Amino acid sequence: MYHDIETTPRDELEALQTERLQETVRHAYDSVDFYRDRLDAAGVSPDDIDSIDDVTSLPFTRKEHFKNQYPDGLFAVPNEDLRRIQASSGTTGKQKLVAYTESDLQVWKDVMARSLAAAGVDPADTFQNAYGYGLFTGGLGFHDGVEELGATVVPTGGGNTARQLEMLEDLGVDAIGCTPSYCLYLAEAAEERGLDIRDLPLSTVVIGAEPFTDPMREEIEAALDVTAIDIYGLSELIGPGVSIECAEAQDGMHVWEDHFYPEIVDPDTGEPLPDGERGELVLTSLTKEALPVLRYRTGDVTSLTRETCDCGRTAVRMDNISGRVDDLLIVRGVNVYASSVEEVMIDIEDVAPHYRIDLYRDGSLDTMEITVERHADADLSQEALRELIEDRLNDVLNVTVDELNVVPYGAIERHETGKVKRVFDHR
Ligand code: DLL
Repeated sequence: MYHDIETTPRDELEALQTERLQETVRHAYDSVDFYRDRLDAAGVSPDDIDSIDDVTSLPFTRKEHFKNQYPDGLFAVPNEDLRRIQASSGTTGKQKLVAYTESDLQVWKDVMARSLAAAGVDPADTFQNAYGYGLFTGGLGFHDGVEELGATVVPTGGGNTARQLEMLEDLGVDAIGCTPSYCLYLAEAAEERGLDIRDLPLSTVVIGAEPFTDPMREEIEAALDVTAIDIYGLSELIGPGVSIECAEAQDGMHVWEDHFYPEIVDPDTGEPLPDGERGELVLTSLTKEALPVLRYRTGDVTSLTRETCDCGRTAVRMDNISGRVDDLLIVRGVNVYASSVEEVMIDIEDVAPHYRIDLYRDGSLDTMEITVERHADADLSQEALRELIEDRLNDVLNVTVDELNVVPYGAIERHETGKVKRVFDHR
């Protein structure tokens, strides 16, 4: 284990959480007008927090609050104590700005180093960091974590695929961090260049920052001959490193509970849900100084389990993110998850794992258009392939696809970096 806290008995962990929640609520109340007003309105005083379970008495914090309080309304320390600003990768409207003190940066390094160690990265390893540098938390978050662990970081950042492949090959890189979509893109690009990426020493990829399905992970593991480890995080809480799977079990992401307290709530009512039930993940920071966050509604859908893990870590595990609360598409009254479309596509050999969904409104009627790519060496005829896709989609979706485009391999725009956007809702 990188850190003793990873195997601390749960009762000790909960005592620590109680103490830290008390400090966090006090700090938020004393230093941020927004929190003081919200806590007063909810009739909660910092002195009311007697145990970690009292977290449920606190009001929620939402994405809109970050936007309304832009740029620094949620910051809880004077400017001279700030060391860094980063931002969430949201593309519409104002970004959510986040801030760190010296101590926050140290916590981030520590949770990232722990995460990488849990993923099987060793201090003797070389780690290529293909997450974007800059305001996005992926690049610097991984960078600092690799160095903290004592491994060697190759800061390629996002994009420049030719250079990425060159570094992987020439340096004999052991592990890489990138989004799952970029991982597949790298595999394709290697194939185009006649490089068999499976022959390289690369053995671990640490994927995150966007949702992916299990079949997509299997595709990545097969295409690169690696273990693909799921890492989760969000800027509002710190960045990457809130939770990660362990290489031993690859069965749910251990939440670093000494710093981040997770709950699952019903997305409609906000009521807490028991372990094992899927709902919206809510997170409370327990040690953040510059930006304490109380009960943040992440919008990410998952479930929690406190069952012991084979690896010996005691921290609660969260299941892979199955989507976002607001990503559920309602087409002519029917619920459609983009992930179901992905599962269909991954299952059909003649189709590449790239697709897009476009939704339009025709008068008062929703229409759905799906575009998929045919593999260059596909066996089925264009017509047979189209029929197969249509059949499979109809089985899974409960709603007919109005237009299905089967386009040549490579025709859907690739994202060299950052997160892929698959759903375009024009309604
Ligand atoms: O994406 C932090 C990160 C960087 C995580 C690199 C992992 C690796 P944001 O830009 O603030 O931060 O976006 C956070 O991305 O609320 C999720 O919706 C999504 N997300 C992050 N990790 C995962 C994951 C970074 N492993 C938002 N699976 C979150 C699914 C993820 N979705």
